[in-house]
Order: sequence, then C-alpha cells, then structure tokens
Amino acid sequence: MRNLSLILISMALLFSASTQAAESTKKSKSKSKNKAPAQTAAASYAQRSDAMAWAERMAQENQLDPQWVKAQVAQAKLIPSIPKLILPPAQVSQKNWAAYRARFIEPKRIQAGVQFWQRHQALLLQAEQTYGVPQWLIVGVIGVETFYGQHTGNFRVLDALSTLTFDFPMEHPRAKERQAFFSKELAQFLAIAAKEKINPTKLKGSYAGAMGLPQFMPSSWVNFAVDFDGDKHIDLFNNPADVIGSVANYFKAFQWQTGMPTHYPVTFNRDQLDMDALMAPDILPTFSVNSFQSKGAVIEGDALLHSGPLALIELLNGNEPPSYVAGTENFYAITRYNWSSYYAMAVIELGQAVAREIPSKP
Ligand SMILES: [Ca+2]
Repeated sequence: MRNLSLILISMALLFSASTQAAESTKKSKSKSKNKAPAQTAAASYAQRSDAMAWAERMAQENQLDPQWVKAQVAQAKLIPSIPKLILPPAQVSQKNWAAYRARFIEPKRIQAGVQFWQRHQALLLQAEQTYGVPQWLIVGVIGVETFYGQHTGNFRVLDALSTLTFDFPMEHPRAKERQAFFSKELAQFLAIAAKEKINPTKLKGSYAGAMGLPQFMPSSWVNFAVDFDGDKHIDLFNNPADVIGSVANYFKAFQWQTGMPTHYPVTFNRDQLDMDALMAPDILPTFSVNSFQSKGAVIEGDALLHSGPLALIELLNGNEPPSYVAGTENFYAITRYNWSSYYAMAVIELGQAVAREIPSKP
C-alpha cells in the first residue's frame, strides 16, 4: 500500500472530472439571493496572520524568497464553495459501473481521443518507446481526466490550495491529515511557480488543485512530470510533449510492466467460489493463476499463461449484477493514478476504444 498523500491525491483526482457540475449547481443556489460574483465577497489571505506565518515558514523550508511567497499568498482568496466540496458526500450513492462507463466511453470523447492521437502520433510513439507505456493508456488517461484538455478546471489553483490549507473544514473525518496534505501541495505549487517563473495567480485547476491536461497535483508534478521536448520547462497546460511524457513517466514510476495485459475475463459458479478469500485483498493482485482457480475463479486462454499475481475486481452495477474481471499488476498500476477500479476500467476501455479507431500502421 502506498502512503497517505497518494490516497489523497487520487481522491482529489477521482472527483476532478465531476466537480465542475457540482460546483456550478451549488454556486447558483448559494448566489440566488446575492447577485455579486463570488470573488467580490471572497476574503483575501493578506490579512490572515496564520497565512503569513505559513508563507514565512514555507519560504525557509523551500529556500524561496519570503517576500515573494508572502506576496503570492496575500493574493490568494478564500473560495467559500471549496470546503463544502472537499467533504465526503452526505449520502453515498450506490456505485454503478455501467453508468460510470457511459460517461466516459461515448462517441464525442472517443472522437476527441482520435483527434488527440492523430495530432500527437509521433509524441505518443516516442513516449511508448521511452517509457514502455502503451499509447492507448496515455490517451485513455488524458481523455478520462480532462476530455483532452476541454475540462481542466476553473479554480485558481492558488485560491483552491490556500482555502484547503487555511480553511479546511474541521468536520471532515480526516481533517488534520488532509489539511497537512494540502499545505504541502500549496508549498509545492509555489515552488513550481517560482522555478518556472509563472505568476501563480494565472494557473487554474480543479477545486483540489489538480492541474493541466493530466490533472497532476503539485507533488505529482514535482515528482513525476518531465520536460519531454527538452525546452528546459515543464508545462502540463499547453505543451503536449510534456503532458504525454509526464503521464507515461508516471506509470513507469508506478511499475507499469511493458506488454502485460491489464486484465482478463473471469467467470465462476458462485456455489464453488471462495468469494471472501478472493475479495479480501481487494484490488491488490495477490493470487497466482493456480490459487485463483483453486478458489473457484474460471479463466481461460492467455490468462492461464499469466505469470504474475491476479486480483478479482468487482464492479458494482447499481441494482444489476456486478461485473468481474481478473486484474493484473498493470490494472493495479493504473489505480496508482487514481485509487479506483472504476477509474482504471474507464481509462482502459476509453483508450482501447480510441485505439480501435486508429488505422494500424505496417
Ligand atoms: Ca518542456
């Protein structure tokens, strides 16, 4: 299992694609009595002694100019909707793979994926050759995250991360850990802006601070983003080479194994299935082909020749019967981008649906 910050990154990313609709709904309700735009009413952190003390401390820890850091934090504004968005939903709706799938595996997104692939064919091939990560995976991730750059988020990242650092809702079940996480993300964000000489107020992202076409959190940017076109800058907003190379590098860093399938079909007779044992490790691949079969899972063909461990992946379909697949270590690797088997499956199916539309070359 990975560390907490990755859980939090992925939780933030998990909701990145769906937050804008929720946000606009909430905004229109809360503003019904008050026509003023949110920015007018928003409190600035310039007057907050805790924020200024944080800036001082953060500048020292990261060898940044304290005056510059304070001047940036002073421009940050509280976004009142964000503390509500970060709270777990009051009612957990039943998971539904069929509904989730329909949001992502649909003609418009596939068509945008085909255009993205054709436009960036050379870069995708170069990334595959450099990192051993298939082109369809890179295309699938960017499509699920941001619809190929159409939905990269409309919050100023500086405001979003400042709000989650200085005004994190204390009623959150893991408030202290998450606030500490976002404090580090804000520090990393400012370090990126300083290094790239970007005005931090110009960068927009999700309410949790995920940025650019691949929706990298600042810590992911610092640790995994690459300058893939060699222009001495990393730009995940406008530079397709850096975007494509960074996604591929991320999966290489999380042990993507070149050539290994992500999953195999699986069937079973429920009476002969040791469901408790198979579900115990959740999505972590644990069972050899032999032990998977001895517990009642039925796999065929190539799956029988698989040499690594497998996991029984269950995807709920609301009131309909669940879907199951046998997930490999590469399926697990995709969940390191976002801790959700539903997310991983959507990335796989979108990427492969796009790939089927790309004429294969000799
Ligand atoms: Ca670059």
